Amino acid sequence: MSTTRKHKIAVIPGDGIGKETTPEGLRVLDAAARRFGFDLELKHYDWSCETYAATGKMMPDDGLDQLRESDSVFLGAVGWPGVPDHVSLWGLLIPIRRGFDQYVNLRPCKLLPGSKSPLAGRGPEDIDFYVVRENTEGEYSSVGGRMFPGTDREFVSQQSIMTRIGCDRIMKYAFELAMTRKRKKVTSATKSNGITFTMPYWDERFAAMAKNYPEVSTNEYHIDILCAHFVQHPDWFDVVVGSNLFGDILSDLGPAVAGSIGIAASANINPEKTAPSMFEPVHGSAPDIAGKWIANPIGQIWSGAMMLEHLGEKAAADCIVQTIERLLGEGGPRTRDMGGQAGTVDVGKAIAEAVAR
Ligand code: GGG
Repeated sequence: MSTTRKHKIAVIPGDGIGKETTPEGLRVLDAAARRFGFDLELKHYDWSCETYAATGKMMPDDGLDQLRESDSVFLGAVGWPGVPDHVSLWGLLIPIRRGFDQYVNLRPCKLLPGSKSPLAGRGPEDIDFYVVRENTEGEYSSVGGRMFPGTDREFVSQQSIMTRIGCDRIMKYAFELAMTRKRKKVTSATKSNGITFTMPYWDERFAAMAKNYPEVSTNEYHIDILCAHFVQHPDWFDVVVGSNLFGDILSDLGPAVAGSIGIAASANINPEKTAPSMFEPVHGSAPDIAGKWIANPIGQIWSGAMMLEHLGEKAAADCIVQTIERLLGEGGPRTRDMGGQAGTVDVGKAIAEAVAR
């Protein structure tokens, strides 16, 4: 009887550069599986904006049932010109996040060696924080509508929804994460001066949760000045908790300050493991560079490492992240966004070969 650990992975490359970065993520995962002695059973799904053009749906009606058979979902990017962005997002990514109660969107932000960060070489050098984004409610809401379309009485409205359960569970996750870290600090992103119901409620729940964690220091900023501090003082942050929209914005801004959005990884986590979690780079489908094979695969590869950690393969996950850091530090191949000339496949192959050693 075989005792090899096996993980079933649903792979959705999606659109644009997702089709180019996902194979590189898989290349590195395969190298890690061989080295660390586990099996990955892959099931490929071609759900994308092309599927929408052909069928009127981003994924089949039983899409979630199909994905539920896997332990994790490994996704590339979603969105392509010709399909409105809200249609592609709400047709694929958001139903998976919500259907599988992946209420944590965990997005690490780290200054990688040799990075072209505007801050590199002139400090602060210790950018190393997490954005913990609420992933199932908030500003990403389907409550609203359009009335009197095409008339001069036309109006649209959209409600932001915050629930006690939703706020408390994301804040608890952020505080628990901070407890595992040296600095033990949580920063809350708010805007309670301008948004007068949901954001004061967010602040209230943050203060209530903080009382359970006396060892964790806390502070909060309105999102506008928080964005400025991300640019000027990224070393101030350890764990930053934000609503769905604020967390999304901050987790693009953070990696941009650390050098490139192309390196940014993310995990959509169902912490209770009642359904699969999903791992995807922060970047989108980037139609402007799709087909040129110059996209940075590091965000995808790093997302693969987060997936392995979630699946209990911590040694393999650490190896991948350390290999990325080592290769960049040694001047290994890098894509244009990081100041190099290498292609997507060159970078993927270099990391996979180093992981395999
Ligand atoms: N890598 C996934 C992707 O395509 N993201 C694009 C995007 O716009 N995501 C919005 C979101 O994360 O809410």
